[in-house]
Amino acid sequence: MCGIFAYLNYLTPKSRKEIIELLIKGLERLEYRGYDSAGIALDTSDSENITILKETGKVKALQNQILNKGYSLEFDVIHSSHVGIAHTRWATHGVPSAVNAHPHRSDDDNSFVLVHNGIITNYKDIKVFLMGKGHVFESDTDTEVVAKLMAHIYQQHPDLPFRELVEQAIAQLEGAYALCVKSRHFPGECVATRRGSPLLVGIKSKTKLAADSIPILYSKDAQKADHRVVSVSAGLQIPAGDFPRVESTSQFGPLGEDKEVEYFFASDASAVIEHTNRVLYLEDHDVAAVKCGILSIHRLKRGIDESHAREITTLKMEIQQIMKGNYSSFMQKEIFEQPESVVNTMRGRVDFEKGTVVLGGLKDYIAEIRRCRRLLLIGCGTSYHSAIATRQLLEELTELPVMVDLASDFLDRNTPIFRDDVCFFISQSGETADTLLALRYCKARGALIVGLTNTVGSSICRESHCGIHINAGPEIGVASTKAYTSQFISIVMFALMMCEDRISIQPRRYEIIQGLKMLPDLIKEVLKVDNKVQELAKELHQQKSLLVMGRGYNYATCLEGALKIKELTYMHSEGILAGELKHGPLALIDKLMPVIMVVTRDPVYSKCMNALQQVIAREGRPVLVCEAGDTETQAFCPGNFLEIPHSVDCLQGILTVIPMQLLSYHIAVLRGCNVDCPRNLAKSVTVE
Ligand code: G6Q
Ligand code: GLU
Repeated sequence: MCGIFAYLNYLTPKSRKEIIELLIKGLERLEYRGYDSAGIALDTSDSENITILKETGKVKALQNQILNKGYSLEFDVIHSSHVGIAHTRWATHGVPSAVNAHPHRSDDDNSFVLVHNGIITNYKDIKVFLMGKGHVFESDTDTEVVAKLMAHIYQQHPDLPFRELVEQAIAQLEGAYALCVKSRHFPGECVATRRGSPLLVGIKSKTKLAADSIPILYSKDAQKADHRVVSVSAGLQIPAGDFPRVESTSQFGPLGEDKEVEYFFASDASAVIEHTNRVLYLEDHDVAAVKCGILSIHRLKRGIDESHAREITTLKMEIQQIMKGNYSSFMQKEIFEQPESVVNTMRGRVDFEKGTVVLGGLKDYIAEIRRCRRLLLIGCGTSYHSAIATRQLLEELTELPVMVDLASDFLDRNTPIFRDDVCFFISQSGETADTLLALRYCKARGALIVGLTNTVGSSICRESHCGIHINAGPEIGVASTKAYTSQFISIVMFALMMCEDRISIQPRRYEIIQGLKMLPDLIKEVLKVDNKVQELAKELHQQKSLLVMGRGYNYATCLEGALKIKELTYMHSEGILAGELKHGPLALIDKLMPVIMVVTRDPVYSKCMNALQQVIAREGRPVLVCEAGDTETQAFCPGNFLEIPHSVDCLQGILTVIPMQLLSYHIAVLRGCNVDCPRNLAKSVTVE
């Protein structure tokens, strides 16, 4: 959660208006990560101080505030070199309000001003310490302690360079953070760092860059540097001379005389892509500092990542990919993108002619995976549902025990994990804190870690031994849609790869591979049901509750459909395993209770029909999601059904979930809900 954006122009003159517009645009791109409040900090027009502008609510509200201030912000003043930082918040500590909005500051003079993504778990200790030293807090956030801690260190050690001062401060922090800091004591400089929350640097320069990578500088005592210098309880006195010193200085920047350069710091690439496609992903514990237009990266700790440089990569993402196009919301666009996104997931991996499946990121590990004790699939929300959807097929094709777990529950149980376990971590964002913590838990116990994410360079990608990029393209709507179908297909491809040399299973493999080939066309077919779904939404949108029932391969569709309804429409909804009906939920059924039943021609068809008849016998009037032309089933609910085309049983869930995605979308629109940004939720949940 939270979007961080910072912009540094060095010897590239920009008006205050241009800088403000750039910061606001960056925040708009990141708004899906949180939208409780927004804020920016920039130099005053005389560059002597820092101006902070904050507003509760969405970026638009901040933009309006800025427009109202108009003249007083001196839009035309030119800054030849300048640092602006910006933030869009998803509150974890302190209610959404202007005072809790970021940027946070160290004091009335705005000596240190920063934006933060994450949670500082020891903020209370630090706060008590700093209050004892006379610091007065204005917000309820955990973040504010970081700014005040920096001021405290500065007061004691005014000669300390900016980067080292930030390093001293973060050495005291526990928890997760990405931080961008500016200071009136260090004009034109910016220091950014991360641990547990994503952060990247975009670089824009007219001239060729001096290198394609930036060397990392380690402190002499890098091994020890993870330990706090002096604990808070011991008084947080940071003695001079006890600072980690750098071994050398690095020079990174444009070549030649012309030193003009612009840097962007952002939580993800969507905010920088319209300015530059040259980016560098920071790793946990990296401290990136820009001074006089020169970027250096420094590490306090030698960790899992032993590389000695950070590569500058070229983004392939197109700006159009992150724009809404002709759709009314990103979610609607993403639902309708599924015929293409599923192709992108399979592209270069499935050879439909030869009947082969090769996942490049897994092929060297397949032999080891085949020898494992069991497979564990772990995720949250929609990502967890993709595991439920594919579990049965995985069990069938791998003949291995498959455990499926919600990351939070998995951690709560201290689940036993063994060296010969293979653990899959499924996450669209690749940054979900619960999933990441479960990953680290399993990694520490020696299991093989397989990441399955949609976000290249995300924490889960980097910390996995191997993995699959689902390649669904950026998903901006908070409600996950195309990522779900692509996660589903990725796990199916893995299952197919696991059984490629098992003769007895070849006919089944062939059937599934042909099923995959047909999927894009079948999804296009399903999408044609949109108008009918809209009509159904009109009937349902004023209801209080909606039950979604099914079993077997379609159980996941019920869970996922109910989750979509809940999060988008704020209506109560429950996904019910039809086999459980008589053990309780049947009591809910009467002629008024809205029910959707998913019934397809798979091995549990007759059991589903039993459930259908039980519901009808209690005067229920269910709406069916069933196969096109299945008149026998449709006869039970005349005129009350949505048709989807037939596919292989184990892929049918990809088709049955789409009417549920559309239904939640239409009900949300009819109820006047914000489809892309449901209340209380955020796209990337980087807190436990
Ligand atoms: C559902 C949401 C949500 C999401 C989880 C896990 O519509 O998007 O349930 O799936 O928060 O997120 P990641 O897949 O990014 O780990
Ligand atoms: N903990 C900070 C706050 O509540 C940052 C939140 C976040 O990253 O979501 O303001």
